[in-house]
Amino acid sequence: MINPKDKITIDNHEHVKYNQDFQYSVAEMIDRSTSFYHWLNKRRSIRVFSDQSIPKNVIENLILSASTSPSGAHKQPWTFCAVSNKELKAKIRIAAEAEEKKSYESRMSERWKEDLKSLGTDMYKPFLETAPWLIIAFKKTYDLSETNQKKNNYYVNESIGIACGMLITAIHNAGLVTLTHTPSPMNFLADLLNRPVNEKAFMLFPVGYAAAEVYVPDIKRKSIEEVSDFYE
Ligand code: IYR
Repeated sequence: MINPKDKITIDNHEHVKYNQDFQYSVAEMIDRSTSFYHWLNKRRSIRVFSDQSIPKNVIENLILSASTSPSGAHKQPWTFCAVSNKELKAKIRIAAEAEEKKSYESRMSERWKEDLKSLGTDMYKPFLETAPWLIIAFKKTYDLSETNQKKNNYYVNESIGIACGMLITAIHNAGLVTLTHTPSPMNFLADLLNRPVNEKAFMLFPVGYAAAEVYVPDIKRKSIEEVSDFYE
């Protein structure tokens, strides 16, 4: 319950008092940030999934977590579509592989394909059927008013990009794995899922457990010196 004294009005809009009830001592902060980094650093993009089912309620929590993301003018310009239906997943796989075939055979440059070789990715996407869930993030470049007027949203790519990052972190936190899959162009997803005209597919995430035996490329992450510059 919010105490009425903890509310103020600014420009006719109500604001409630913010209570940061999760501050830590410096020692705890160091400890928490270190262990969070080590835990997050265990995340890997996984391309081979187990078909073990995951409760719908977990997927709802993952989407709610992603949807806590900040967004331009708090427009929350996204819809996360979650697919477990087998026939629909099969249709998505067929359409994605058709686009990927064209990409790998003619749209992608030789340098790009060379860059991907070490990651072991190709035009075949069996995970689109094996993973128990596919979450597809759709961005809303504009909202539609009741009278069907376009109302442009703000910083849409930034907003949904952050939300997708938070989704990936939530998936990792649940002990599950994912992959940022970007079949291009992605228009077939809006068609197959019957999305409204103002929604464009942004990224697709297969979600589930990793298959019992999976190998991932032996990549190294850049060091703090390589990814940062400090100005003290
Ligand atoms: N869009 C394809 C190809 C691909 C592109 C990049 I950049 C990758 O890092 C990995 C794959 C796909 O989603 O598989």
